[in-house]
Amino acid sequence: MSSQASKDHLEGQKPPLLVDDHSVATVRDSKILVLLRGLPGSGKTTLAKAIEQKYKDTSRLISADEHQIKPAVRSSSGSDYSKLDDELTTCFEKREATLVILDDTHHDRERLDKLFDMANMYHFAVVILEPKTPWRLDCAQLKDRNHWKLSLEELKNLRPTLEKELLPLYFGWFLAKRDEDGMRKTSHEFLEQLGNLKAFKKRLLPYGCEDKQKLDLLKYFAKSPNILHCTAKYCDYGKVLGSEEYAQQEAVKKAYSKGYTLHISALFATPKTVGAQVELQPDQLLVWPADAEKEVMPKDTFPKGSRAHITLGTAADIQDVQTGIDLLEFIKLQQSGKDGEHLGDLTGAVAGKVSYYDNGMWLLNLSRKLEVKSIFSGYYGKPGVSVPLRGSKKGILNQCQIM
Ligand code: 2AM
Repeated sequence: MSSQASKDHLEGQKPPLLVDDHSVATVRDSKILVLLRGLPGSGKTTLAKAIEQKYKDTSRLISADEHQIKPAVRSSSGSDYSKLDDELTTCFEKREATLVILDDTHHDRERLDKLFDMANMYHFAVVILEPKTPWRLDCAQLKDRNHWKLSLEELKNLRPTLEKELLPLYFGWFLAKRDEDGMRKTSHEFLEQLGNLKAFKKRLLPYGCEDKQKLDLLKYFAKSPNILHCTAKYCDYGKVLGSEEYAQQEAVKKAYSKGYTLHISALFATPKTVGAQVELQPDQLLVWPADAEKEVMPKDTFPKGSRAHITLGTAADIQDVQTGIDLLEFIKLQQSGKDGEHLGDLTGAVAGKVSYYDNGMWLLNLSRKLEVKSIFSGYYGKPGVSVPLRGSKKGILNQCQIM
Protein backbone atom coordinates (compact mmCIF):
# COMPACT_ATOMS: atom_id res chain seq x y z
CA MET A 1 0.00 0.00 0.00
CA SER A 2 1.41 3.47 -0.90
CA SER A 3 1.82 5.89 2.00
CA GLN A 4 -1.15 7.98 0.70
CA ALA A 5 -3.31 4.86 0.35
CA SER A 6 -2.36 3.76 3.84
CA LYS A 7 -3.17 7.26 5.19
CA ASP A 8 -6.57 7.15 3.42
CA HIS A 9 -7.17 3.68 4.83
CA LEU A 10 -6.49 4.93 8.37
CA GLU A 11 -8.72 7.99 7.84
CA GLY A 12 -11.48 5.65 6.62
CA GLN A 13 -11.31 3.79 9.91
CA LYS A 14 -11.98 6.93 11.92
CA PRO A 15 -15.61 7.64 12.86
CA PRO A 16 -17.37 10.30 10.74
CA LEU A 17 -17.70 12.63 13.72
CA LEU A 18 -13.92 12.94 13.62
CA VAL A 19 -13.26 13.37 9.91
CA ASP A 20 -16.39 14.53 8.09
CA ASP A 21 -16.97 18.32 8.10
CA HIS A 22 -20.77 18.13 7.95
CA SER A 23 -20.79 15.64 10.82
CA VAL A 24 -18.50 17.88 12.86
CA ALA A 25 -20.80 20.87 12.31
CA THR A 26 -23.83 18.75 13.30
CA VAL A 27 -22.17 17.40 16.44
CA ARG A 28 -21.37 20.99 17.44
CA ASP A 29 -25.14 21.74 17.34
CA SER A 30 -26.07 18.57 19.25
CA LYS A 31 -25.94 17.18 22.77
CA ILE A 32 -24.06 13.90 22.58
CA LEU A 33 -22.61 11.40 25.02
CA VAL A 34 -19.85 9.39 23.34
CA LEU A 35 -19.09 6.08 25.03
CA LEU A 36 -15.77 4.51 24.04
CA ARG A 37 -16.01 0.75 24.35
CA GLY A 38 -13.36 -1.96 24.18
CA LEU A 39 -10.72 -4.02 25.94
CA PRO A 40 -7.89 -2.31 27.85
CA GLY A 41 -5.07 -1.46 25.41
CA SER A 42 -7.33 -1.53 22.35
CA GLY A 43 -6.92 2.17 21.51
CA LYS A 44 -9.89 3.79 23.25
CA THR A 45 -7.90 6.54 24.93
CA THR A 46 -6.21 7.59 21.65
CA LEU A 47 -9.63 7.85 19.99
CA ALA A 48 -11.16 9.65 23.00
CA LYS A 49 -8.36 12.22 23.03
CA ALA A 50 -8.63 12.78 19.28
CA ILE A 51 -12.36 13.53 19.67
CA GLU A 52 -11.70 15.81 22.63
CA GLN A 53 -9.11 17.73 20.57
CA LYS A 54 -11.46 18.04 17.58
CA TYR A 55 -14.18 19.60 19.78
CA LYS A 56 -11.86 21.43 22.19
CA ASP A 57 -14.28 24.23 23.04
CA THR A 58 -17.45 22.17 23.54
CA SER A 59 -16.26 18.78 24.82
CA ARG A 60 -15.36 17.17 28.10
CA LEU A 61 -13.39 13.94 28.40
CA ILE A 62 -13.99 11.82 31.49
CA SER A 63 -11.72 8.82 31.90
CA ALA A 64 -12.20 5.77 34.11
CA ASP A 65 -8.42 5.37 34.23
CA GLU A 66 -8.06 8.75 35.87
CA HIS A 67 -10.48 7.60 38.55
CA GLN A 68 -8.31 4.49 39.07
CA ILE A 69 -11.15 2.18 38.00
CA LYS A 70 -9.51 -1.09 37.05
CA PRO A 71 -11.39 -2.97 34.31
CA ALA A 72 -12.67 -6.30 35.59
CA VAL A 73 -15.71 -8.48 35.14
CA ARG A 74 -18.45 -7.39 37.52
CA SER A 75 -16.44 -4.64 39.20
CA SER A 76 -18.10 -1.79 37.44
CA SER A 77 -21.39 -1.28 39.23
CA GLY A 78 -19.83 -0.82 42.64
CA SER A 79 -18.84 2.32 44.45
CA ASP A 80 -15.65 2.68 42.30
CA TYR A 81 -17.79 4.79 40.04
CA SER A 82 -19.18 7.25 42.58
CA LYS A 83 -16.57 9.98 41.94
CA LEU A 84 -16.72 9.54 38.16
CA ASP A 85 -20.52 9.70 38.28
CA ASP A 86 -20.38 12.87 40.39
CA GLU A 87 -18.14 14.43 37.75
CA LEU A 88 -20.47 13.29 34.98
CA THR A 89 -23.60 14.54 36.76
CA THR A 90 -22.03 17.93 37.43
CA CYS A 91 -21.00 18.13 33.79
CA PHE A 92 -24.59 17.45 32.65
CA GLU A 93 -26.28 19.60 35.28
CA LYS A 94 -24.02 22.62 34.91
CA ARG A 95 -24.05 22.22 31.12
CA GLU A 96 -20.26 22.21 31.09
CA ALA A 97 -20.12 20.55 27.68
CA THR A 98 -22.42 19.56 24.82
CA LEU A 99 -20.15 16.68 23.83
CA VAL A 100 -19.30 14.42 26.74
CA ILE A 101 -16.77 11.65 26.06
CA LEU A 102 -16.52 8.72 28.48
CA ASP A 103 -13.37 6.63 28.19
CA ASP A 104 -13.96 3.24 29.84
CA THR A 105 -14.24 -0.43 28.82
CA HIS A 106 -18.08 -0.27 29.04
CA HIS A 107 -18.28 -4.05 29.19
CA ASP A 108 -20.83 -4.22 31.98
CA ARG A 109 -24.53 -4.07 31.02
CA GLU A 110 -25.62 -2.72 34.39
CA ARG A 111 -23.11 0.10 34.12
CA LEU A 112 -24.25 0.90 30.59
CA ASP A 113 -27.90 0.95 31.67
CA LYS A 114 -27.07 3.54 34.29
CA LEU A 115 -25.31 5.71 31.69
CA PHE A 116 -28.19 5.37 29.22
CA ASP A 117 -30.58 6.51 31.96
CA MET A 118 -28.42 9.55 32.68
CA ALA A 119 -28.15 10.44 28.98
CA ASN A 120 -31.94 10.25 28.66
CA MET A 121 -32.50 12.34 31.73
CA TYR A 122 -30.32 15.16 30.35
CA HIS A 123 -31.51 14.70 26.73
CA PHE A 124 -28.16 13.60 25.36
CA ALA A 125 -28.08 11.29 22.33
CA VAL A 126 -25.70 8.35 22.77
CA VAL A 127 -22.97 7.33 20.33
CA ILE A 128 -20.96 4.18 21.08
CA LEU A 129 -17.54 3.97 19.46
CA GLU A 130 -15.06 1.12 19.40
CA PRO A 131 -11.45 1.46 18.24
CA LYS A 132 -10.77 -0.25 14.91
CA THR A 133 -7.20 -1.28 15.75
CA PRO A 134 -6.29 -4.72 14.36
CA TRP A 135 -5.31 -5.98 17.85
CA ARG A 136 -8.50 -4.81 19.62
CA LEU A 137 -9.59 -8.36 20.46
CA ASP A 138 -6.17 -10.01 20.45
CA CYS A 139 -5.58 -10.78 24.13
CA ALA A 140 -1.95 -11.85 23.60
CA GLN A 141 -1.10 -8.42 22.16
CA LEU A 142 -3.34 -6.54 24.58
CA LYS A 143 -1.49 -8.13 27.51
CA ASP A 144 1.60 -6.08 26.59
CA ARG A 145 -0.33 -2.98 25.59
CA ASN A 146 -2.67 -2.40 28.56
CA HIS A 147 -1.24 -0.18 31.26
CA TRP A 148 -3.25 -1.97 33.98
CA LYS A 149 -0.96 -4.98 33.40
CA LEU A 150 -4.00 -7.27 33.17
CA SER A 151 -2.99 -10.89 32.68
CA LEU A 152 -3.93 -12.98 29.65
CA GLU A 153 -6.48 -14.74 31.84
CA GLU A 154 -8.11 -11.47 32.98
CA LEU A 155 -8.28 -10.20 29.40
CA LYS A 156 -9.79 -13.46 28.20
CA ASN A 157 -12.46 -13.14 30.89
CA LEU A 158 -13.35 -9.65 29.71
CA ARG A 159 -13.32 -10.42 25.99
CA PRO A 160 -16.73 -12.19 25.65
CA THR A 161 -18.49 -9.18 27.16
CA LEU A 162 -17.00 -6.95 24.45
CA GLU A 163 -16.75 -8.96 21.26
CA LYS A 164 -20.49 -8.90 20.59
CA GLU A 165 -21.88 -5.68 19.19
CA LEU A 166 -24.34 -3.85 21.39
CA LEU A 167 -27.61 -3.52 19.49
CA PRO A 168 -29.90 -0.58 20.23
CA LEU A 169 -33.65 -0.41 20.65
CA TYR A 170 -33.54 1.29 17.25
CA PHE A 171 -31.15 2.97 14.82
CA GLY A 172 -32.12 6.33 13.44
CA TRP A 173 -31.34 9.97 12.77
CA PHE A 174 -31.38 12.06 15.96
CA LEU A 175 -32.06 15.76 15.51
CA ALA A 176 -29.36 18.21 16.53
CA LYS A 177 -30.45 20.11 19.64
CA ARG A 178 -30.84 23.48 17.91
CA ASP A 179 -32.89 22.01 15.05
CA GLU A 180 -34.89 19.89 17.47
CA ASP A 181 -35.94 23.01 19.40
CA GLY A 182 -36.93 24.62 16.08
CA MET A 183 -38.87 21.51 15.04
CA ARG A 184 -40.83 21.47 18.30
CA LYS A 185 -41.75 25.14 17.75
CA THR A 186 -42.82 24.36 14.18
CA SER A 187 -44.95 21.48 15.45
CA HIS A 188 -46.68 23.78 18.00
CA GLU A 189 -47.26 26.39 15.32
CA PHE A 190 -48.76 23.74 13.02
CA LEU A 191 -51.12 22.42 15.71
CA GLU A 192 -52.14 25.90 16.75
CA GLN A 193 -52.91 27.09 13.22
CA LEU A 194 -54.60 23.80 12.30
CA GLY A 195 -56.74 23.89 15.46
CA ASN A 196 -57.87 27.42 14.59
CA LEU A 197 -58.82 26.56 11.03
CA LYS A 198 -62.58 26.89 10.46
CA ALA A 199 -62.68 23.64 8.48
CA PHE A 200 -60.91 21.80 11.31
CA LYS A 201 -63.31 23.14 13.95
CA LYS A 202 -66.15 21.72 11.89
CA ARG A 203 -64.64 18.23 11.85
CA LEU A 204 -63.89 17.44 15.49
CA LEU A 205 -65.79 14.20 15.82
CA PRO A 206 -62.84 11.89 14.93
CA TYR A 207 -60.94 13.57 17.81
CA GLY A 208 -63.68 12.64 20.26
CA CYS A 209 -65.12 16.14 20.47
CA GLU A 210 -68.56 17.43 19.52
CA ASP A 211 -69.01 20.42 17.21
CA LYS A 212 -68.99 23.80 18.97
CA GLN A 213 -66.20 22.61 21.24
CA LYS A 214 -62.65 23.85 21.07
CA LEU A 215 -59.97 21.24 20.81
CA ASP A 216 -56.54 22.10 22.24
CA LEU A 217 -54.31 20.04 19.98
CA LEU A 218 -51.21 20.82 22.05
CA LYS A 219 -52.83 19.09 25.02
CA TYR A 220 -54.32 16.35 22.86
CA PHE A 221 -50.84 15.40 21.58
CA ALA A 222 -49.23 15.76 24.99
CA LYS A 223 -46.70 12.92 24.59
CA SER A 224 -43.60 13.51 22.53
CA PRO A 225 -40.32 11.57 22.15
CA ASN A 226 -37.48 12.54 24.44
CA ILE A 227 -35.20 13.33 21.49
CA LEU A 228 -36.89 13.89 18.14
CA HIS A 229 -35.68 11.35 15.61
CA CYS A 230 -36.43 9.51 12.40
CA THR A 231 -36.23 5.77 13.07
CA ALA A 232 -34.37 3.77 10.42
CA LYS A 233 -34.40 0.26 11.90
CA TYR A 234 -36.23 -0.97 14.98
CA CYS A 235 -34.07 -3.72 16.57
CA ASP A 236 -35.47 -4.21 20.07
CA TYR A 237 -31.90 -4.88 21.26
CA GLY A 238 -31.48 -7.67 18.70
CA LYS A 239 -34.81 -9.43 19.27
CA VAL A 240 -36.16 -8.29 15.89
CA LEU A 241 -35.22 -10.72 13.14
CA GLY A 242 -32.54 -9.29 10.86
CA SER A 243 -31.36 -6.58 13.23
CA GLU A 244 -27.92 -8.10 13.70
CA GLU A 245 -27.48 -8.35 9.93
CA TYR A 246 -28.65 -4.76 9.59
CA ALA A 247 -26.07 -3.52 12.10
CA GLN A 248 -23.34 -5.45 10.25
CA GLN A 249 -24.04 -3.80 6.90
CA GLU A 250 -21.12 -1.74 5.62
CA ALA A 251 -23.45 1.20 4.86
CA VAL A 252 -24.78 1.19 8.44
CA LYS A 253 -21.30 1.01 9.92
CA LYS A 254 -20.20 3.91 7.72
CA ALA A 255 -23.28 5.95 8.65
CA TYR A 256 -22.85 5.55 12.41
CA SER A 257 -22.01 8.93 14.03
CA LYS A 258 -22.36 10.70 10.66
CA GLY A 259 -24.27 13.97 10.24
CA TYR A 260 -27.19 14.04 7.77
CA THR A 261 -29.65 16.74 6.74
CA LEU A 262 -33.25 15.52 6.81
CA HIS A 263 -35.68 17.09 4.34
CA ILE A 264 -39.23 17.54 5.61
CA SER A 265 -41.90 18.00 2.98
CA ALA A 266 -45.14 17.73 4.96
CA LEU A 267 -46.63 17.76 8.46
CA PHE A 268 -49.67 15.69 9.34
CA ALA A 269 -52.12 15.12 12.17
CA THR A 270 -54.56 12.26 12.71
CA PRO A 271 -56.67 11.40 15.78
CA LYS A 272 -53.69 9.28 16.92
CA THR A 273 -50.48 11.05 15.96
CA VAL A 274 -48.80 14.19 14.71
CA GLY A 275 -45.69 13.82 12.60
CA ALA A 276 -43.39 15.12 9.91
CA GLN A 277 -42.87 13.37 6.57
CA VAL A 278 -39.19 12.91 5.76
CA GLU A 279 -38.02 12.70 2.15
CA LEU A 280 -34.98 10.48 2.39
CA GLN A 281 -32.03 11.40 0.16
CA PRO A 282 -30.09 8.76 -1.83
CA ASP A 283 -27.34 8.42 0.83
CA GLN A 284 -29.99 8.07 3.55
CA LEU A 285 -31.84 5.37 1.60
CA LEU A 286 -28.66 3.27 1.80
CA VAL A 287 -29.42 2.58 5.47
CA TRP A 288 -33.19 2.32 5.05
CA PRO A 289 -34.26 -1.33 5.52
CA ALA A 290 -35.84 -2.94 2.46
CA ASP A 291 -38.76 -4.22 4.59
CA ALA A 292 -39.49 -1.05 6.59
CA GLU A 293 -42.82 -0.43 4.87
CA LYS A 294 -43.84 -4.12 4.68
CA GLU A 295 -43.09 -4.49 8.41
CA VAL A 296 -46.18 -2.48 9.28
CA MET A 297 -48.30 -2.83 6.11
CA PRO A 298 -47.49 -6.24 4.65
CA LYS A 299 -50.26 -6.24 2.07
CA ASP A 300 -49.38 -2.94 0.39
CA THR A 301 -46.54 -1.80 -1.85
CA PHE A 302 -44.81 1.52 -1.31
CA PRO A 303 -41.69 3.18 -2.71
CA LYS A 304 -38.70 2.58 -0.43
CA GLY A 305 -38.50 5.24 2.28
CA SER A 306 -42.25 6.06 2.29
CA ARG A 307 -42.51 5.40 6.03
CA ALA A 308 -39.69 7.83 6.96
CA HIS A 309 -41.01 10.31 9.50
CA ILE A 310 -40.43 12.12 12.75
CA THR A 311 -42.98 11.48 15.49
CA LEU A 312 -43.82 14.89 16.94
CA GLY A 313 -46.53 13.78 19.33
CA THR A 314 -49.00 11.04 20.11
CA ALA A 315 -52.45 11.00 21.71
CA ALA A 316 -53.10 9.18 25.00
CA ASP A 317 -52.29 5.47 24.95
CA ILE A 318 -50.93 5.58 21.39
CA GLN A 319 -47.47 4.14 20.66
CA ASP A 320 -44.93 6.10 18.60
CA VAL A 321 -44.80 3.37 15.97
CA GLN A 322 -48.31 4.45 14.92
CA THR A 323 -47.00 7.67 13.30
CA GLY A 324 -45.31 5.78 10.47
CA ILE A 325 -48.46 3.71 9.94
CA ASP A 326 -50.55 6.90 9.77
CA LEU A 327 -48.13 8.37 7.21
CA LEU A 328 -48.44 5.25 5.06
CA GLU A 329 -52.25 5.59 5.24
CA PHE A 330 -51.96 9.07 3.67
CA ILE A 331 -49.63 7.71 0.97
CA LYS A 332 -51.96 4.79 0.29
CA LEU A 333 -54.85 7.20 -0.26
CA GLN A 334 -52.67 9.36 -2.55
CA GLN A 335 -51.63 6.24 -4.51
CA SER A 336 -55.30 5.43 -5.09
CA GLY A 337 -55.83 8.91 -6.55
CA LYS A 338 -57.40 10.51 -3.47
CA ASP A 339 -55.40 13.65 -2.87
CA GLY A 340 -57.50 15.04 -0.07
CA GLU A 341 -59.73 18.07 -0.08
CA HIS A 342 -57.98 21.46 -0.02
CA LEU A 343 -59.59 23.10 3.03
CA GLY A 344 -57.28 25.95 3.91
CA ASP A 345 -53.80 27.42 4.03
CA LEU A 346 -51.38 27.96 6.88
CA THR A 347 -48.93 30.85 7.04
CA GLY A 348 -45.54 31.88 8.44
CA ALA A 349 -43.11 29.12 9.39
CA VAL A 350 -45.69 26.50 8.45
CA ALA A 351 -46.90 28.08 5.22
CA GLY A 352 -48.59 25.58 2.94
CA LYS A 353 -51.72 23.91 1.69
CA VAL A 354 -53.90 21.93 4.12
CA SER A 355 -55.70 18.87 2.79
CA TYR A 356 -58.34 16.77 4.53
CA TYR A 357 -58.47 13.02 3.94
CA ASP A 358 -61.50 11.99 6.05
CA ASN A 359 -61.45 10.29 9.46
CA GLY A 360 -59.65 13.27 11.01
CA MET A 361 -56.59 12.95 8.74
CA TRP A 362 -55.01 16.33 7.96
CA LEU A 363 -51.93 16.91 5.84
CA LEU A 364 -49.99 20.14 5.41
CA ASN A 365 -47.90 20.28 2.24
CA LEU A 366 -45.17 22.74 3.16
CA SER A 367 -44.55 25.47 0.55
CA ARG A 368 -40.89 25.42 1.55
CA LYS A 369 -39.32 22.16 2.68
CA LEU A 370 -37.71 22.22 6.11
CA GLU A 371 -34.17 21.00 6.59
CA VAL A 372 -32.95 19.69 9.93
CA LYS A 373 -29.53 18.45 10.93
CA SER A 374 -29.26 15.03 12.52
CA ILE A 375 -26.77 12.39 13.63
CA PHE A 376 -27.21 8.74 12.71
CA SER A 377 -26.88 6.61 15.82
CA GLY A 378 -28.80 4.24 18.08
CA TYR A 379 -31.19 4.62 21.00
CA TYR A 380 -30.03 2.25 23.69
CA GLY A 381 -31.80 2.59 27.04
CA LYS A 382 -32.68 -0.21 29.37
CA PRO A 383 -34.27 -3.33 27.84
CA GLY A 384 -37.81 -3.77 29.04
CA VAL A 385 -38.12 -0.18 30.15
CA SER A 386 -40.20 2.05 27.95
CA VAL A 387 -38.59 5.02 26.27
CA PRO A 388 -39.04 8.20 28.29
CA LEU A 389 -41.53 10.53 26.69
CA ARG A 390 -42.17 14.17 27.28
CA GLY A 391 -45.67 14.96 28.57
CA SER A 392 -47.79 12.66 30.67
CA LYS A 393 -51.21 11.10 30.78
CA LYS A 394 -52.34 14.00 32.95
CA GLY A 395 -51.59 16.37 30.07
CA ILE A 396 -54.40 15.05 27.97
CA LEU A 397 -57.12 15.83 30.50
CA ASN A 398 -59.42 18.67 29.53
CA GLN A 399 -58.43 18.39 25.90
CA CYS A 400 -61.88 19.55 24.77
CA GLN A 401 -63.41 22.74 26.05
CA ILE A 402 -66.91 24.06 25.36
CA MET A 403 -66.59 27.31 23.43
P1 2AM B 1 -41.41 6.08 15.58
O1 2AM B 1 -40.18 5.87 14.81
O2 2AM B 1 -42.60 6.14 14.75
O3 2AM B 1 -41.38 7.27 16.47
C1 2AM B 1 -39.32 3.07 20.13
O4 2AM B 1 -40.50 2.37 20.13
C2 2AM B 1 -39.10 3.78 18.81
O5 2AM B 1 -38.98 2.85 17.74
C3 2AM B 1 -40.15 4.75 18.44
O6 2AM B 1 -39.52 5.90 17.98
C4 2AM B 1 -40.95 4.03 17.35
O7 2AM B 1 -41.69 4.77 16.48
C5 2AM B 1 -39.89 3.20 16.69
N1 2AM B 1 -40.38 1.97 16.04
C6 2AM B 1 -40.23 1.67 14.75
N2 2AM B 1 -40.72 0.45 14.48
C7 2AM B 1 -41.22 -0.03 15.60
C8 2AM B 1 -41.89 -1.25 15.94
N3 2AM B 1 -42.11 -2.19 15.02
N4 2AM B 1 -42.29 -1.40 17.20
C9 2AM B 1 -42.07 -0.44 18.13
N5 2AM B 1 -41.43 0.73 17.86
C10 2AM B 1 -41.01 0.94 16.62
